Amino acid sequence: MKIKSVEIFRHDLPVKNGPYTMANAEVWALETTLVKLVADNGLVGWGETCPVGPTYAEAHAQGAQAALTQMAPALIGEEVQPLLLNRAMHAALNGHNYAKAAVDIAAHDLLGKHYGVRVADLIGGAARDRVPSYYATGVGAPDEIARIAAAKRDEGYPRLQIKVGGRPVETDIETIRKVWETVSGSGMRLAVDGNRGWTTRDALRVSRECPDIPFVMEQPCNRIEDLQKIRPQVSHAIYMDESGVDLATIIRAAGLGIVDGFGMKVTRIGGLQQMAAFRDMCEALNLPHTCDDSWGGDVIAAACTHVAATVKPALLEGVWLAEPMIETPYSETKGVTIRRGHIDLPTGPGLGIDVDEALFGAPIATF
Ligand code: 0XW
Ligand code: MG
Repeated sequence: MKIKSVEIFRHDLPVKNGPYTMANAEVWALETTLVKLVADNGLVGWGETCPVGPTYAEAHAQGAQAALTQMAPALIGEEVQPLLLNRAMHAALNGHNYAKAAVDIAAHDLLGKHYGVRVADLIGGAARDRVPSYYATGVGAPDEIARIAAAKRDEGYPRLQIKVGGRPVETDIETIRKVWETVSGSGMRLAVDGNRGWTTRDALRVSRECPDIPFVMEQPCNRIEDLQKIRPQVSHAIYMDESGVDLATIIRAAGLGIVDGFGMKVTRIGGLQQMAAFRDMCEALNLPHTCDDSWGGDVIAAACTHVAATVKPALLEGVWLAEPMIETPYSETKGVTIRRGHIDLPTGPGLGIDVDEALFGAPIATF
């Protein structure tokens, strides 16, 4: 099965009840980029990539579209084999993993449809058919975040991620404490995500002033060197998110022993092929991690859920989906939704979702 054509679409995803606020970003609407691969046997595969604005990571929507336009001609006539396609993309363009991921996801969707199996079964096999999600608050007032924590606990979420940073650290500490007072004893696990926004001074202070609260500290500061610096001084586990830009960096961080786990994004690492390698590395080192993305619609949601289903259950921290903050699914039928804090693995072949491409209008480029 070879690639016959590549189409690139853009689509707006307004943030429901926006904005969504993080230490380094405030977003009201996201521009997502979709890739449609058509094979020579007529099968179609869908991929997607959706940076959460231009300041969260070294990624932005126009960057994805430019990178895909650059690489697409090199894909025509290639075998639909993710590993080989990844090599062809690296040969056509240096870097830009988050754009390559959209092609990689579409290739997995196509292959699954071709063989009549779910993507999860292509990348190792589903350990379960329902995976835990986690809820991520925005940066907000302590009482409001504690109110959200109570609501999400009652809804059945097993884990909460509290966003902090970009304001006085005293307010972050007050927020963490109020949330803990609310959920303590419920079994809900906590992550405190600085999204690169704290200084090492702030991170050290938070850990020192909250020794009794069992949260993991997710990407508190900007650089790997910052994490390395605070690592011996904090009593909380440190997870790397934004700094884990590729497999080589992740292997280095794990080898240096500066992280206890990862917040991991399917598109940041370059797609499902790379994500499966990351999963195996984490299992070998007994490191917990999430399987999610920075934003995106049903295609991203399905990709995250498929890989999450293959993760050793004890190591899966959860799957975050933008779905609760998105108005419209990509079809009337098979969307990916969170119910009682968990997500059902789509059942059909490939990603197992329907995509109504009329929603996206005409492609911005066709090859
Ligand atoms: C909670 N997320 C998965 C969604 C937002 O894009 C940020 C991200 C994170 O963990 O940094
Ligand atoms: Mg994070």
